[in-house]
Amino acid sequence: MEINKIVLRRMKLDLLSPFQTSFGVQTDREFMIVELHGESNIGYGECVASAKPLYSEETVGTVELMLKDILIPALLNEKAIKHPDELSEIFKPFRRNNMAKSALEGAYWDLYAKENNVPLHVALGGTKSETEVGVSIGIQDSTEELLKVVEGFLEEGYKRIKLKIKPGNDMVILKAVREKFPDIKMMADANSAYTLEDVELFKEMSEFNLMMIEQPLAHDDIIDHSKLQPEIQTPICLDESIHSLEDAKKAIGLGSCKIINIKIGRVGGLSEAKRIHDYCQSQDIPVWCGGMLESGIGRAHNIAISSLPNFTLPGDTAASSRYWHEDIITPEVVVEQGVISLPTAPGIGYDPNMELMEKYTTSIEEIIPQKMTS
Ligand code: OSB
Ligand code: MG
Repeated sequence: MEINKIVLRRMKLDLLSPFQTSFGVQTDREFMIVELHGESNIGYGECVASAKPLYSEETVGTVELMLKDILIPALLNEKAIKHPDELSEIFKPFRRNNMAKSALEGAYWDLYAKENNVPLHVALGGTKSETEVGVSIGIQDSTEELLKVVEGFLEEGYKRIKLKIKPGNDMVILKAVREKFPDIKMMADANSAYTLEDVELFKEMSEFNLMMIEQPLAHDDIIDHSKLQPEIQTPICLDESIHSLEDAKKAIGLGSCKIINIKIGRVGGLSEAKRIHDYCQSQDIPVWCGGMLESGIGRAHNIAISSLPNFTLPGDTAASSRYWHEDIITPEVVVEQGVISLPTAPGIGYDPNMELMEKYTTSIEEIIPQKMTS
């Protein structure tokens, strides 16, 4: 595929309400959009790294550097790419920096699907026409407030409720939500805030009949999780600890989890996300698509990967209106009765709203590839 221009946009959107996790409070989202301009289409990718390295080690700044110095030159240096799966091989010698790799690879996948005139989910081998979604709810100021927020999302039809917990803000809120809503699908996400010393707490949590507990222990651990899982009834789902197919194989092999949250950015792109999906399917490990408070562009990529058959549990890709005053795509992502319909247009299937893209762009850089003359 011909690439005539690459555009890197730094962007910033204000969140409708603050999002609090065990690692901090977020009131806005800084991120990067990568545009790959081809012969007659533009491919879009979103980088999910945040302003600060709190969830992972990458930031919007490190990603910009990686893209400009390493990944874009490596891509432009490759002459005969036939399929987007090859990008992960081209990037493989460069360690980690998965969110940077994923942003460029995602834009390439979108461009590839558009130039072949198929929806991205079809290009990825997706089999669904719709995907079920839940909602991830941040830590609230009070339990009363939390109950109100949960009720609102249930009324909107979300298929499961995920509650962020942290030490000192766990059993009480889980109990309150479970008592008020005895039958809902419910889970907790600790974002790495606990240690093996908390095993009794996790044993007690089984009374709340949680679908799963997400990433209870350290962000870089699979050993302690393998010790915790046999001690507790609640299935463990790993998020932060899984960066690759190899990580997934080791975690499953050790018995560190029974479910995996796949985030495209965390694993370095759509091709690796698909490989993890395929392996988990072969091992009877269900997966679901996590979220990183994406704008509509990242959201569209999440929706596309969620169309693969082993994404059997509701994901975190909620409606645009759950996060933003206005999203940067047309149409916005809508959730009806807890379900998103897969778009039918080529590529990611949502058009960037260029007026809003410009409005929320804080800086922009264009890279024009050197044309080879020989
Ligand atoms: O742990 O899944 C997480 C948001 C930012 C960073 C990490 C996580 C999250 C979420 C929100 O849970 C998911 C979303 O609604 O996009
Ligand atoms: Mg998580």
